[in-house]
Amino acid sequence: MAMSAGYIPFHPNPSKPSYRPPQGAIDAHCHVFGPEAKFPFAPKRKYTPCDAPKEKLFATRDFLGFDRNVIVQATCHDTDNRALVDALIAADGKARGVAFIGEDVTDDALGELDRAGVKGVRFNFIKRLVDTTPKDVMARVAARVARLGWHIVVYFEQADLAEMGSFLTALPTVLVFDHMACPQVEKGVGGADFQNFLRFMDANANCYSKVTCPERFSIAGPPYDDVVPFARALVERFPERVLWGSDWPHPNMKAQAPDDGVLVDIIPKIAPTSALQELLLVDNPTRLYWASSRR
Ligand code: 0GY
Repeated sequence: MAMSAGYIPFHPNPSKPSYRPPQGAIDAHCHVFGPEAKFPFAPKRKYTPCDAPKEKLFATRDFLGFDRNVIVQATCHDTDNRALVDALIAADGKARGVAFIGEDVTDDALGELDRAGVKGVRFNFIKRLVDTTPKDVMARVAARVARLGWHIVVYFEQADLAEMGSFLTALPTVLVFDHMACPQVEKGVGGADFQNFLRFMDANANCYSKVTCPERFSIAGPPYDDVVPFARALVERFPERVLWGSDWPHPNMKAQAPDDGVLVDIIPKIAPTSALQELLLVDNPTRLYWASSRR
């Protein structure tokens, strides 16, 4: 199956970052896509990406100076987590996963995901990517994965907080928000939606935010300095509840694929001290993804 029209493949030749992540650093948001010949994309997907196989992910991890990955199930594979599990097993302890499951998942299948290193389930609310899942279904899925000690990763936009906030905080797990809940850069750090998100994080100590994807929200373009204040505000206010990720292989970029080396060089701008970097890249993701590990 051909890539979707206009789909932009990942950068073919990223630059070597100047910034060197600390030992044990974790890229806590990336994906594997296919290869399609072995792990076909889901019939109900909303886009067809290029193959982004585990070998390329692991080579990119090493090139950028990271030790470990958290691989997040993307919507193009829907609830078929086989490519994810295959990558987790091949990573031999150096990767953990976030799966996407429906409520028809069996306890045996959940156990298999757990043994492979899955630590979370993703709830995606972005309308261009998925059809809506009813709240009662999500609540039942959350109750089942809570028993495994997993958490819930939420991909939505800050404006969705008003409608979803109380539902999400009633779930019995840690919550991890993808991509700072999609800040609107033109509104600035002082904008109402971002300030609401900060207050929500203040009020709910079981919430984490990924300070990821400046390339998705930037108006200025690389090196995405206009997104730095949002990420830095989160890192400084919640130093023990932030995660960093590359988002490789960057699905659905509109204009260009980001240079992964440029993305890594943003880290010292958003986490300016080595203590903050250690929390962001090592301590926080280790606590969520490796601490009570069986693999
Ligand atoms: C991301 C972002 C996107 C896609 C997906 O599940 C997905 O297909 O995550 C996106 O297009 O915003 O998290 O990498």
